[in-house]
Amino acid sequence: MRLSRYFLPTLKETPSDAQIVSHKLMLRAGLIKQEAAGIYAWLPLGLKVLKKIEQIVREEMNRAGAVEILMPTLQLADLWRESGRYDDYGQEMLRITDRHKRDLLYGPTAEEVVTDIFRAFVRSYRDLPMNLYNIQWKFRDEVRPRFGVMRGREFLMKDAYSFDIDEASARKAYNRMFVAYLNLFERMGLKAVPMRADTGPIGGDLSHEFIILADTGESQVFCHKDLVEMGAPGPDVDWDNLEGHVEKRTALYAATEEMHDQARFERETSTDQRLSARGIEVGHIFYFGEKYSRPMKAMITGPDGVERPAQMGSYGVGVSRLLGAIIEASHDDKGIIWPESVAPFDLALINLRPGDEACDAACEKAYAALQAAGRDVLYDETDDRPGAKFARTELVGIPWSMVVGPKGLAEGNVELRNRRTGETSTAAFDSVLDGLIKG
Ligand code: 5CA
Repeated sequence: MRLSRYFLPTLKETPSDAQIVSHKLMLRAGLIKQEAAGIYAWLPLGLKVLKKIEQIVREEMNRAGAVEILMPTLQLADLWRESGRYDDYGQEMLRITDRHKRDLLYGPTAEEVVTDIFRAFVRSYRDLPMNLYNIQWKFRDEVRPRFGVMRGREFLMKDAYSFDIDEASARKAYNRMFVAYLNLFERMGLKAVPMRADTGPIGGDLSHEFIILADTGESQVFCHKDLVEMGAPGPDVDWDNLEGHVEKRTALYAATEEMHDQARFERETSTDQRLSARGIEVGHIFYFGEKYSRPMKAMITGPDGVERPAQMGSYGVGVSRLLGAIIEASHDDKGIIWPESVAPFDLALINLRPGDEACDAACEKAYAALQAAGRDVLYDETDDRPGAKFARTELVGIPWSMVVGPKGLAEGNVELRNRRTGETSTAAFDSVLDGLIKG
């Protein structure tokens, strides 16, 4: 992408209404624009990162055996009357009436809709286990939308729903999501800690939140220090036997404020193992059995010929919130430092002297070669001063920069800059290009 033809509206000043660093940087780097309280338009750079995060989530869901669907954002109130949640959900639900005076709502979650889909087609244990997910916009009329995409009113969620014949099988489904979550957050450069959590309006009695530690987090959390350093199991696990991976983590104390038991915390961890910190909830998984399938009559016939309600769980990831969480975890005073897996561009190509024949020719050659190799390049061929170009590239957090200037080029050299380490090195044009092509 040539920067002069792109839409990258970066801001010089930090907007005064932004309180936390990720919100400030998302506005300054031109990722989002607020349209109403808690409602954002996604600008090109923000959209690219959102799509990359979405894709990682999708790949890890597929790997864990879940199947993607797409449910509508608008839902019939009658479905929620069937489950009994319509009146309970309260003011967070945006209720809408259509021209036929039918009650609709903008979905804050989709247990009812997915149960309705399931009961329309599935009757037999032979079709189970099943896990259906979608990545779709949700709306919750939060009392206090704040911190940008962290607590929005409209936000993008991955929500998965598992259906099983009995509790043992449903536990396996829960464990598959538990491990998939550890893997997908790790791919985004995040250390997510699973913690026992309150189930709130979703229901059930087994639930874990996945928490990123950050001072600006909204939740107070308490856990054993070892959990923070524990790596994810990775993709090469036996997906039908994950108890070991789950037990290894759930055996150590970890709880959010609502579930915290100080006496137990002190009993189960020594003083130097105790961590009490702020955290951001990036995912939340639930097992709630028959809570929806029983009232909505999503019945399954077992091998014994007996009908019973499907055993269900649901599993959410805050896809749009993750942009904020990743920035909170990875930035410096110059701007965002994107992990390569979610970066909006693989690298920036910076022409320090557009109009100079040698610089232009070298940049065009590099640009074409990098694109041919499948690298996503932001080519800065604007007339801005070098300082402004560097500052912008650092602000938007592109992992690598290839810097082409007349002085270096006279000796056949260009500069390579790494955003995370700040390291710069000067080397021959061809060798830098080769290295970037190979990735
Ligand atoms: N039905 C279940 C799981 S699919 C559910 O709705 N769970 S949830 O309420 O915990 O939401 C799932 C995830 O969405 C949360 O972990 C959080 O990361 C994200 N999320 C929830 N509310 C918001 C919000 N207002 N803004 C941004 N992200 C949110």
